[in-house]
Amino acid sequence: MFSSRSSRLARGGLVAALACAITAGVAPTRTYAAGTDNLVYFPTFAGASTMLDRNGSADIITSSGRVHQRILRLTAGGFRQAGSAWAKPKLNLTGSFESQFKVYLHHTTPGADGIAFLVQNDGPRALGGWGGGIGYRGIRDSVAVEFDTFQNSTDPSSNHLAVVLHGNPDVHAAVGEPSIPLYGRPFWARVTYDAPTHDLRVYVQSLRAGAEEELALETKVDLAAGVGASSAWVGFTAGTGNLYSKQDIYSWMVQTPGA
Ligand SMILES: [Ca+2]
Repeated sequence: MFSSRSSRLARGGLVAALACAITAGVAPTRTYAAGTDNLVYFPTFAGASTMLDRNGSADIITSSGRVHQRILRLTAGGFRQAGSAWAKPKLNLTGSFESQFKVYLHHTTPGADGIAFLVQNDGPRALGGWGGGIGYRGIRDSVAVEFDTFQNSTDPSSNHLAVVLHGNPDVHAAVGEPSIPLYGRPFWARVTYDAPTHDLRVYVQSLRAGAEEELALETKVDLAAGVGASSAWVGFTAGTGNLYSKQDIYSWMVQTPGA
């Protein structure tokens, strides 16, 4: 009895700490000066519903617990879910850009399967397979940056990033293993793309006080060639399988250098 009560108290403390962490005003690093062009600017997802196409399990909801804000919930903690969300304006892939997003993957432990940041030319209804497909398997004209929390047979670990071409998560074009946990703790991610050199970088940063941004993956990939077009829809996918989780985006921005 006592231990169950204290573990409840401990959990309550953890939830409160996470609530503070998620709302803490940790400004993400940005490459371009303030005032450059924001293709996507969702500090929260309040008012975002008309600017975001959502498919499958993805929805904009009000988060529960101590933090009440509008978030993008890609999977809702059910079995075998797949969800996707795409910004209405297309992203020019012949130019450079960067995107920052605040992620919280949580619920039961262990959870599965992860989320992906995608550029794709299949359209605003694009949605791929559940489970290890992370909601993008089968989206052929795409380049994915996956944040994978479940080790399938072709995966290096249950805590890795990968760049994946043509919607085939069984083949990784590049892999990174961050030092921070992708599951159970919120984090910032930043994807930068330098169009002239095709340099793609993925950074992650814990929301803990004093945490520093970490370069977790760097590779060369021609995004326009990968999707077969000079512009693409940009957004997220996620999946669950026989293990499941709630997979939430709290903030999302996409910036281009501007004129
Ligand atoms: Ca996986």
